[in-house]
Amino acid sequence: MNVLLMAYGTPYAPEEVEPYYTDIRRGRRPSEELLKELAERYEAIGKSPLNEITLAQAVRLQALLNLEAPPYPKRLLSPFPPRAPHGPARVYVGTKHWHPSIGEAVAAMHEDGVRRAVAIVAAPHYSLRSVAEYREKVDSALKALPEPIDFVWVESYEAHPGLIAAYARRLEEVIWRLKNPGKAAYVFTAHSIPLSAVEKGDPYPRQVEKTAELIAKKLALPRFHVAYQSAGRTPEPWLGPDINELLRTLKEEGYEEVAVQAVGFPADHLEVFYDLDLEAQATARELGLRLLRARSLNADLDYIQVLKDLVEAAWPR
Ligand code: FEC
Repeated sequence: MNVLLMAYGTPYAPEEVEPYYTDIRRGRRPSEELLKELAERYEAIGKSPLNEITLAQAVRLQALLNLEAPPYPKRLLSPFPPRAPHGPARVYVGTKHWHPSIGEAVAAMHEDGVRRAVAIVAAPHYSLRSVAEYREKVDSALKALPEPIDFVWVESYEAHPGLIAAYARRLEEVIWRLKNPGKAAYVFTAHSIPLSAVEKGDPYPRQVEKTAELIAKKLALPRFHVAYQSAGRTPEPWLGPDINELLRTLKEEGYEEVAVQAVGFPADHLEVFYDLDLEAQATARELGLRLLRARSLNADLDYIQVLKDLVEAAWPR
């Protein structure tokens, strides 16, 4: 079994911010002002852990997939765990905007003799501005190969029961810390996308709503809101409400505590540590709101089990 696990990617060092940003902008160099602003955001959080988390997800997914695959016996014959990373399942990492790039990953898979694989993006929701673009990158990498790799795609998994349970478990930890859970606001966030994509029928907002609704139902929340975060620095209109704007509305409506959960990304990174933990937290403080954020899924085993389920269900038999 072969898997291409994809995520956004982040620069490893400050000098890589410029080429990374240029890649996000499809080859257009950002202005000095935009570049400075992004460099300052990385500086403010110290470092984005996204590459390390993505690698940890891949290593653990590979280990889990190999645990039950032949030639390992179902019953352990020695006190040692199976040598999982060397089993028949192989998980490759490709990042959308940095290294290893999706093109580099696809080329490595081909070189290793892979001709069939499952392709999955770590973000749970499909968007024309996310999964569709990952797909374009895979397709363009395939064009450079002498023989094709047959990819089976997992395009979204917004309602997977394991995903909902994993998110609910972490939100529950926040609920324990609320002074008055019955009167708190519950806000689920995802990365914003340009409104032009929504107008083209992008299923993204519907899928984000679905995830939020299922978590709220599982925890019997009295109410919930969906907000978008991290809108790009471009002149076009982006999908809202923006989290900071929603916090102001919640204050006006009399809320005192807000539980926030980022459901659009499984991992911690710039958009979680800066946009939620620094920026939204500052907005909440200024408004006199108590804001608590649920921890991310990262490479925790309950989340990796979800990836394993998805990959196994997609693998052609
Ligand atoms: O930790 C890190 O360094 C990386 C954090 C990061 C993640 C992420 C996820 C998503 N994005 C999505 C859509 C867009 C669109 C544009 C855009 C621009 C940026 C910029 C940075 C950035 N994104 Fe991102 N995104 C992350 C980081 N994103 C940095 C450039 C500066 C800025 O505008 O803030 C606009 C691109 C354009 O100009 O054409 C659109 C979506 C996701 C969630 C799905 C996924 O993870 O792939 C959707 C993580």
